Amino acid sequence: MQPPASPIAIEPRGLDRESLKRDILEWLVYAVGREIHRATRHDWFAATALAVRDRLVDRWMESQHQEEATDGKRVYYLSLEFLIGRLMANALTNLGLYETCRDALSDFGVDLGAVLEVEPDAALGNGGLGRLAACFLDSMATLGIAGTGYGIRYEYGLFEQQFDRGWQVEYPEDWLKFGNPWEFERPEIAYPIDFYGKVEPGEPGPDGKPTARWQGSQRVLAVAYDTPVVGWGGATVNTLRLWSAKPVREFDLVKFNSGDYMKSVEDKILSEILSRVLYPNDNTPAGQELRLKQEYFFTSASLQDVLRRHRMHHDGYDDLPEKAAMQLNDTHPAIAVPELMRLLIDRHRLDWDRAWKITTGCISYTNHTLMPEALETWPVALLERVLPRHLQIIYEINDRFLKSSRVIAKDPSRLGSLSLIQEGWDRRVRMGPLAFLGSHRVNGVSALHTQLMRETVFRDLNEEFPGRITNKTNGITPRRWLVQANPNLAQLIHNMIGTGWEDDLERLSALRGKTEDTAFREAFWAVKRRNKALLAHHIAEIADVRVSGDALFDVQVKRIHEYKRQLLNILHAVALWQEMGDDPDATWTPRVKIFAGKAAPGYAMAKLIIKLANDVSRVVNNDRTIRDQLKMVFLPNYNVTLAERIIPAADLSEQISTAGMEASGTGNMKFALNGAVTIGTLDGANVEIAERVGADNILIFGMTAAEVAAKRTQGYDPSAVIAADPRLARAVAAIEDGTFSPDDPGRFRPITDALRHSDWFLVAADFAAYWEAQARAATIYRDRAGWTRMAILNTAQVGWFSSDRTVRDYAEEIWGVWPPLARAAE
Ligand code: B1H
Repeated sequence: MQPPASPIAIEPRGLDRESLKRDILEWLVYAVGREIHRATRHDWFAATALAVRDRLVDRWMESQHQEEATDGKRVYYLSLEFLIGRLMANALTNLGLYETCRDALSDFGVDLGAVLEVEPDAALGNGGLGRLAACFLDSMATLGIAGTGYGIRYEYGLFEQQFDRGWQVEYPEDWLKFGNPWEFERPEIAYPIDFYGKVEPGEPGPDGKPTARWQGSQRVLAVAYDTPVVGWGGATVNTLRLWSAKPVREFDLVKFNSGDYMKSVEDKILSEILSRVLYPNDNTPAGQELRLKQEYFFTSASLQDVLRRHRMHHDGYDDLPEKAAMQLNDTHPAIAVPELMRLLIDRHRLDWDRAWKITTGCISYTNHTLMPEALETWPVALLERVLPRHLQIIYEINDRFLKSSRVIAKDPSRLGSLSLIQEGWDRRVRMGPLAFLGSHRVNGVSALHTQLMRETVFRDLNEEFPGRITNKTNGITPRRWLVQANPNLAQLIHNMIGTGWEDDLERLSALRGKTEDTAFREAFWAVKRRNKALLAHHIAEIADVRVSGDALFDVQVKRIHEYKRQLLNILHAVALWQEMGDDPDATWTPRVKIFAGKAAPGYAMAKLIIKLANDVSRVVNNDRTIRDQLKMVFLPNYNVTLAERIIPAADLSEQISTAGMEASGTGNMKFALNGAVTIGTLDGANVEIAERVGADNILIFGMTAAEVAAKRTQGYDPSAVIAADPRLARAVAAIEDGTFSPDDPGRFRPITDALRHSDWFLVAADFAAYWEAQARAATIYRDRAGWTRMAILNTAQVGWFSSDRTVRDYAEEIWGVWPPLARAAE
């Protein structure tokens, strides 16, 4: 099928410096409305972004023509989070226009670097789960897979973190303040989304059975905003479609004319609240009604959009599974299961069995956490009120499943654990099992996590559906996390092994044989040293702490969560400071401990941990006796952009979660790729990183997942462990006696009490092993050649963790879209 010829031929935009210059200038004058000599950095950013966007659009249309011509299968990635960060450098890198753009701007006397700095982060996610979705978009476009991301266009992204005397305070993240040059509003692509109301009997269905008609009592409109997503080399441009909530009519004219002006304005405000703000929780559901409505809002809009697209080329829906793969990023879009059933049965009049076959044929689900408190459940009473028809369908799914279950037939006592309904005084729907039943594949995000899924939370379902659970170890995009974030290292790699590794990352293994090349080792060290100097400069500016680039940069950056054990790291800092104080003249390895990360605003313990880190930092940094051999800094407002600064400058990567609790981690991969050595537990993807880099090139310590489970069932007395370890005892005592909080000596009692009396995360149990691993790190670091060898072997051997590999595995084994047509033709 050829696209209809335009009446006026459109010439694609030129990719040379002069064309780019001309367009930037045109956009500056005619879109931004500014002359060169008055233009601010924001003006230059806007004009440049629009000129770059033009070049994306040319390829975007091309990708769309190709897809329409082939009518192939598409992937729809449903995610409540896309943690994208900035887009300009990414677009330029992937289009191969970075140098051209730098030169074009320099002709105007403008520094590209400075222009890049004014772009706000698109922080539409909390942490790893949201960043994974963003990496997958990059990889789908790079691999030529036709994939659409569906999510919410939050007006406010993840909050901005500042410190007030060491305490976290949150501010709104107004990322759209200066407009968003990358997106296209599509007012004509809009779907009604209903809530509340009642269910009435409908016409008999095709099978003669009664159907239902849901009459909602609140309706909002989901309006599409499209952002082009370009892959490496620019061959494929996919779409990120984010939904924004709007009133069905700007003003309800009936209410308006009947004199109820205020009510009509109120309705408008109420509907828009749905896409106002991202819930700032990581690994814990908020459980609010508004959150449920957000989940349904974007899921329903996305499914309606998929069905509409299908209808344009096909008569029925039975072949939908051959045309559409829908991946649920955690259970946040799990309402897709009953929603797709509802659309097919109530709206398109299919019978149950056909609808179920289509639903399970299309949907698959990724689980990201096993922690019981993090698994989503919704009160039956809430669902009944907000989505009454969906609750009926969930009951029906449950009934049919329980009746057909072979496991229950064998052992009726397992009915309770297999049911979608968690019984009790407050009955709840379990969203994980719902997503599981509605999917043809369910995956975990690392080998260990997937194994634990089979053995723990999904044990019964795994027995019922053997083979449905599969592993897809996470990955990261090397374009953002190496080419863009670490241009110095990327250049060095080019010098050594040429190009081609950017979209075939395992080629980095060619560096393996170069560890004995002294000049290369020195160059590798020099790159790290330069990145550290840049970060040191930033630290001085942001945190007013002076650190030396010659010290070991020991980094833990991630969300603050007890299971991630920032406390273990802080205790190490305290104990190290105490030992340095005892003997400042001994041979110490100078060290800078760098922390960053946000705490969920309602997570008191996490916020207290931040305060502790800041209080310890203040005392350590001002202690003249240890002569700057230990510095500690907590950088505020960790986000993708800050990660891009910190990770290339890290020597030591802290991945120290309680074994069995971190589903995968992806920061661990970013650090290793950038030549940091991991100090970590055998948790999540650390296990697989260790397998690839080898035991000599990683510092593994502490209990295994099995040992953790055993210790927890045996029962454990942390106070005895603390008492038996003088180093740990002294560090805890200092926190308790007000050494770091003289203004409020009891401040950290909630932390130390939990540590002494329950210590669920086994901080005390792992402390001695951690101390020993840290000592090894310090010793090895003093041998520059030895350390650099390890660092190189990390970079060289983690190519497998490219999200290109992850996405290719999903494409082959879950989505059925591999190879994509464009590749098959190659
Ligand atoms: C991960 C979450 C998460 N797991 C609930 N679960 C949320 C759960 O807003 N909520 O309600 C938000 C986030 N996030 C992370 O996913 C894991 O902890 C990491 O180990 C993993 O690497 C990442 C990507 O798979």
